[in-house]
Amino acid sequence: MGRPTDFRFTVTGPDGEPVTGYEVEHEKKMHFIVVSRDLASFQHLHPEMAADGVWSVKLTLGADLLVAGDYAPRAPAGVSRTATVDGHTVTLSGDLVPGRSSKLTLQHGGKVRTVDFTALAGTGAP
Ligand SMILES: [Cu+2]
Repeated sequence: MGRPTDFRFTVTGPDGEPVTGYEVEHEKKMHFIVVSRDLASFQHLHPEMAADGVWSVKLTLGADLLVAGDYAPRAPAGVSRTATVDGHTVTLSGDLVPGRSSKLTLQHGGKVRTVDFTALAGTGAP
């Protein structure tokens, strides 16, 4: 993991200007979810917005998020693809392929849901 960073972003409206008006949902104006590329961890954060529409939050990014180029991180050994919360077991199958649309399947009880992801690759971030 990297060091904590002051991460800032804006949401741009159709007019090209930062959006400053937000509804409060679940007690916050912004729920910011950061998922690691290997899906092994995620952060749920609540950024603060300045009057000009710039959101900021202290964020600790994994190294892979800032490295430009094509690469395909491998999930660390021992990552479980099954999680049980309050007696509900969810199983994830499929893999994200950088640069391509990838299908992940979530299985919950008897239900199977397939989600289409377009994984990011070589974006030259930030
Ligand atoms: Cu939240």
